[in-house]
Amino acid sequence: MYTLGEFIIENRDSFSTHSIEALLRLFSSIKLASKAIHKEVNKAGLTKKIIGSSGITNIQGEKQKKLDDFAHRTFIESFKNRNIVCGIASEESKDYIIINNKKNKKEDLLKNQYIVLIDPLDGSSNIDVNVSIGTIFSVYLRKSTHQIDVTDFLQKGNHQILAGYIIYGSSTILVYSTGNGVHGFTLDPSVGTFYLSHYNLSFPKNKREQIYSINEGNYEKFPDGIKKFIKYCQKKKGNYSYTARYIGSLVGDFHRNLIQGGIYIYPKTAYHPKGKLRLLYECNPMAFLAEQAGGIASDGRRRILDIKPKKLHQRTPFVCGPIDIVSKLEEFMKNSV
Ligand code: AHM
Ligand code: MG
Repeated sequence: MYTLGEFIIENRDSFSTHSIEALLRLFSSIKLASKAIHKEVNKAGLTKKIIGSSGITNIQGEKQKKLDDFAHRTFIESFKNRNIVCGIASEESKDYIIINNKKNKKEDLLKNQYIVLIDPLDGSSNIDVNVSIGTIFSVYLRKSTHQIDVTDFLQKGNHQILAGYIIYGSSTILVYSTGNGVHGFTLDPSVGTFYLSHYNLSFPKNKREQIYSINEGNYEKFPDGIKKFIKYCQKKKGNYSYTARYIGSLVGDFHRNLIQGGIYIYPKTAYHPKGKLRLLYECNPMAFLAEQAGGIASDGRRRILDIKPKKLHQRTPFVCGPIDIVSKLEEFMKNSV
């Protein structure tokens, strides 16, 4: 039974680009915050303090839930209390948050070198109805040498040094990658420890039945290429037969597709002409994990990790899953207007 900390130490050789100490300190913040959120999620039905709206409309123009706000504050506090992160951008905050902007002394080069982008609680519409929700995180090395600025956050996804999610489902599982495979750790709530449960996750190969996950309620508003791809799945053409599954929580849908095999799609719609999901703290981390798990992620035409971000809360169409299935979708997109 490997704990997450032990696993990182045992596999120290695979983290050549950054130090074990830095990684352990980053994970110490992530583990602490996620355990606090796990605890709140688990008593959501019992207290009005957890369920319902906070009364605030966030920068996305969406009604913030009380748990969104709790998760946001918990992660910020947890990162603030360790000398490891210098700035955080969160789905719940208009501007990035500066944690520690002190110019580092030579001997402190390790400290406050990291930039975190986070969706503290994704899939908020599922909070009040006891359906899986998640946290998505993404970590970069800062580029600035003095004051951090927005360019530290607007880095291409292929510069991520760590990405992952925590799914608060029938159990709480933390899944991450530092660019050397994807590994999952399940929380044993009785001792409050994450144990290795999913070593080297990858999209299953040679699985005849695959899943497609998309909100088909928006069908009429989809681009032509997406409509054709859905028809292709329904007619069960090609190498696979398809079945539909859609939770409405990116983390939940991604996690299931990673384990069982399948494609996740959130295209642009008439209501969300640029796509709904946010590039920096939803799509980039999931794209990094998808590629590390032997899959791909794109906006229907371009590789997600190659997109140069222009804005903190930029949206993008998003597709990810096994290479051959995503490529098929891209083929339909290419051949449509
Ligand atoms: P959120 O960050 O406000 O929770 O929105 C993101 C969520 C994703 O988790 C999910 O895949 C998608 O929005 C569901 O959207 P829809 O309800 O339009 O299908
Ligand atoms: Mg979200």
